[in-house]
Amino acid sequence: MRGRFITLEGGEGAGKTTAMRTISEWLASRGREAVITREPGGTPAAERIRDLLLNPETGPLTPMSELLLMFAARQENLAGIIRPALSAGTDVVCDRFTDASRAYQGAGRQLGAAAVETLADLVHPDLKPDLTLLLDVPVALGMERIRGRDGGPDRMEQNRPEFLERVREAYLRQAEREPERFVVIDAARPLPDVSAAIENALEEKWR
Ligand code: Z5A
Repeated sequence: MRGRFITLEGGEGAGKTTAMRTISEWLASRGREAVITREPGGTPAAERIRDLLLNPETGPLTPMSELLLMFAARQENLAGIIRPALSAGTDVVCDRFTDASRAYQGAGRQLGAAAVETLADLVHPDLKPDLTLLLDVPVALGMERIRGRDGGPDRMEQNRPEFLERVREAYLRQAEREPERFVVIDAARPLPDVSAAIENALEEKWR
């Protein structure tokens, strides 16, 4: 039987770092083996694409190049990590996946849904997450949380609030379209409450 495919999504400063730990610990406490990965990234080649995408030295990219690079990294992650693990019956927890392309490139960069869905159909026509946890946080609060982080903003974090509002709205609309796959978590609450909500969502899905 294939493993469970769990993805985590949300805007900047939503608390994905703690959430990834909460999910891993919950799976481990149920004796399930899990592989952790992230997007863009995961394999050595995909991590190099990540660096290209996030390093401010890259400078501006056309939105379409950005989208294609996200999917190039995704293809590597799928081939190198996600598909082999799921086939072996191992769970996969992925920090962002195609919903991020829908939100950031489709809505944020205003490329539209068609381009993203075309690439999704090409790269993973047969696969979608079993559960997507969307950590939802107001843009201003998320930005406040990541302000002053070491190293300054990466290339994607240099986006303006209007862009981030479009990203947030797109995530919420996607969650409305697929209520059986998404659970929206109010990530404006204190971290222990967010972790408890994540554990509840996992219990509900696989009680
Ligand atoms: N991207 C894309 O455009 N298209 C795609 O297809 C994909 C990705 C896959 C890299 O993602 C970037 O790529 C991302 C989307 C884009 N763009 N940006 N920006 P990433 O996931 O690696 O980077 P990120 O979203 O910037 O992660 P982040 O800023 O690290 O967010 P986070 O993981 O949610 O933040 P955190 O480190 O967990 O928390 C930030 C701080 O807030 C930290 O000090 C926490 O202690 C604090 N925090 C978090 N939650 C709370 C609560 N509840 N209370 C109080 N304090 C909190």
